[in-house]
Amino acid sequence: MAKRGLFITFEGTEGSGKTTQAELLGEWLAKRDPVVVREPGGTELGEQIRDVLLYKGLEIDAEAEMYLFMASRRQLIAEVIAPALASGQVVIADRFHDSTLAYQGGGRGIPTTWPPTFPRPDITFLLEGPVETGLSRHEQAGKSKDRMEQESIDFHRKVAEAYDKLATAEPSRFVRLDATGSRDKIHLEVRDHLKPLLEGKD
Ligand code: T5A
Repeated sequence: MAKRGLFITFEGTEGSGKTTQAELLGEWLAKRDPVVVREPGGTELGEQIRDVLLYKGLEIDAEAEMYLFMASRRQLIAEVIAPALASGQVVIADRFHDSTLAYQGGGRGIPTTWPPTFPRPDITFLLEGPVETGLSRHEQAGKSKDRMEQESIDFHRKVAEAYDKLATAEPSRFVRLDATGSRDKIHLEVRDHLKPLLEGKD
């Protein structure tokens, strides 16, 4: 049986720089042909669910919202993540199940668990910084607010607190990074943390 690949996830509140870092990492690891995925989305079903979830005109029950995020994730696992890991590839995910634990669990107060069929990441980079900074980055970039981003600042603070608790509970998996640093500084820290893990995959 082929050895399992490496599963890397990026987490954090809005505009903390996850997509930027996932892309920089994908470029750095290009020779290994990594699989880079984003959530919600990444499959045909997932992209349709993403449209539903982020569309401002819909009122969605909080628990129904959680199951929609998880349905999108399960499809992504089945179609993309599990086969890639089974064939020994590096998978880089821009959000994974910790997002549900933080947003639907922490932000909305819904009871959440980690389904046994969802793989655990080998390493999770948590981009931490003031939630206001991330939200204002979006404003500066001229991005219009989607259904989640238009939530109150208190909601986003609860999400940040939930991430903090998750990272404290699993220090061997989470790496906390200062999201207010420059893109390059954060990327170099990501590389430093990954080098020992990647050596074992050569
Ligand atoms: N959600 C998602 C849930 O509620 N439950 C779940 O289970 C899941 C999976 C997804 C929404 O759904 C929620 C969370 C979200 O609200 P999305 O559009 O994918 O929606 O939102 P995000 O994942 O939050 O992505 P964002 O685009 O909002 O933020 P990122 O990816 O953290 O930030 P990024 O890299 O796009 O950067 C934002 C801006 O900042 C700049 C970038 O150039 C960009 O303009 N930037 C920096 N500026 C200064 N210094 C740096 N270090 C910078 N890094 C990036």
